[in-house]
Amino acid sequence: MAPRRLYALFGILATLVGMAVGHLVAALTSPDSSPVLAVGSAVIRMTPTPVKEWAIRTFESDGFSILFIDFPAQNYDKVVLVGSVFIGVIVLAALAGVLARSSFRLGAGALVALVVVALVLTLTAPSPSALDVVPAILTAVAGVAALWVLDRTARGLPLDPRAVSTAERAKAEAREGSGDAADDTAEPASGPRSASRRGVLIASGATLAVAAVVGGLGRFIGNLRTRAEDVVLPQPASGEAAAALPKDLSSTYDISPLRVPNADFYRVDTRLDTPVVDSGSWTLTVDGDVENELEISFEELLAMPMVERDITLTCVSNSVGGKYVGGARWLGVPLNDVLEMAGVGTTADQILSTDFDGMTISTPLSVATDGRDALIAVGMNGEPLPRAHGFPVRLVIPGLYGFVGSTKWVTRLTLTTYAEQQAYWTERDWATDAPIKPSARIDPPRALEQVSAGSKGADPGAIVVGGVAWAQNDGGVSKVQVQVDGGPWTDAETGPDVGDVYWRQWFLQVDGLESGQHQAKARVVDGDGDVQTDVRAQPFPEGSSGIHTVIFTVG
Ligand SMILES: Nc1nc2c(c(=O)[nH]1)N[C@H]1C(S)=C(S)[C@@H](COP(=O)(O)O)O[C@H]1N2
Ligand SMILES: [Mo]
Repeated sequence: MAPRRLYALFGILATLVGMAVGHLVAALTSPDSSPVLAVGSAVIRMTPTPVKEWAIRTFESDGFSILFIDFPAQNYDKVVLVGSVFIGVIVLAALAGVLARSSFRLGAGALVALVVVALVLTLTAPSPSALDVVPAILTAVAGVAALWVLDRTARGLPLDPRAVSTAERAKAEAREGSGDAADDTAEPASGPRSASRRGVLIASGATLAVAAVVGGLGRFIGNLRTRAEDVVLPQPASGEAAAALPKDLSSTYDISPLRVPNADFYRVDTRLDTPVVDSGSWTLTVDGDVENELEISFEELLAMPMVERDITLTCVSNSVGGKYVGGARWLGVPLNDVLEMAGVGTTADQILSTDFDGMTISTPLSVATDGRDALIAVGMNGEPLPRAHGFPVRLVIPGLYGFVGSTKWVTRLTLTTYAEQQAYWTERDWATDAPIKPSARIDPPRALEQVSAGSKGADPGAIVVGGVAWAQNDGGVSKVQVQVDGGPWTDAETGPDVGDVYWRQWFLQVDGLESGQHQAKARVVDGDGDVQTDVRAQPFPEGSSGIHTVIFTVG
């Protein structure tokens, strides 16, 4: 009998084949119904807020892929999550394999049970579809089939059922005394016998190859499907185009670009896939406390007068000095225009927006309609929204953290009350009215970086301390001040002013630093002349605060 170790491997191989098949089928139907992703998504929904928040904060980074799944930049938290689910599944798969050693049915049953758990978790999604069941079923079928092949090979049993009857016939003939019954055709199927090592090796290798090819195909198709759709955006209405962007200091200094390119823009959401929402079938429903319920198609939306605005998005999960903030140029229809078409009633105090998959975000009605440039956006930096950033349509609400306003893949705006309906993060105890707090971030020098005098853009004998700062709700950035090694707060040079709701670049030449360790701090002074607070707060429940401090070495 084959050793346990071998059967554990069989369980893993069979599960890899199953997952690959599930991933391929999901790529063709709905990407997030791929069983591992579906389990991961369920874990996201069920994870308590503090843990989730910690994970988002802790695992900032630059883009990854695990097996067949690509993760965009800065979603290392998701990579860690999917990786953990994956490892858990592999361990259970190995156990199922070991069970199959004593009884194939038991092992296969364990594999099916694993898939059933994944399926049940898939169906806890806010709007599960019947189609989500298909990848799971095929995962189970493929996994059990692979396990069967491996098990049969290890037991030296034939894979072709007809071969069994041939073998039996051969045996029967042999009993009848026909000396040459065990001819070449019957030989490989001559009943249970010790398995050939070579057969097991070939079957295992073939199973792994099938998993790799099918998984690779799933990944390829998934990536094809998440390619951008060809959409031609309208021009902004006359007088509504944003001015040409002023000179960007990032060409001279090593600081964030004034406008973050789409490919580099931070991404934060609860999804593990990149949603594929088709612009042709997309509609926006406006309902609830309104005089006229609306349903607007993408074409109709594009025909409405568009405005172009420079707005800096910020995530509530951004820690002091973090990456989850970025400035971009947005093209869209003023939210107010659409609300006016619908005629908002008198009882609503909340806009509950829903994405294509039933995820909800709530925005205080009074804030969204107080004259700020809240947008139903279709364009980002001169292009249609990338799928990761909400294609075909998202909300962008200046001054509010993304989780209370910048709904991606939005399909419904419901005018309702906080008492009546709660959104995803509200149910998880985050703040409901969450204005972005003013903050300054130091880009160079990076934490623990060794800088030499004469770094990018530095005057002779100096180093550059620089970065970005924002104060979207407080009249924009009027000044940024820098403190080195506990000395006096010194005004930095500020870059171009792109508006109150946009971030601002800044830098300071610092000379005379001796070699060794130093510390830099930066703080923003807003348009009202107020200095940002130095009181430290964690992102939960309404955004981080405190002064960004960087330790670096001059060498
Ligand atoms: N549908 C949907 N929209 C969403 C989210 C989400 O999880 N689902 N995340 C929000 C959060 S927390 C932020 S900070 C912004 C981020 O937008 P970005 O990924 O384009 O930077 O999107 C918001 N919109
Ligand atoms: Mo966010």
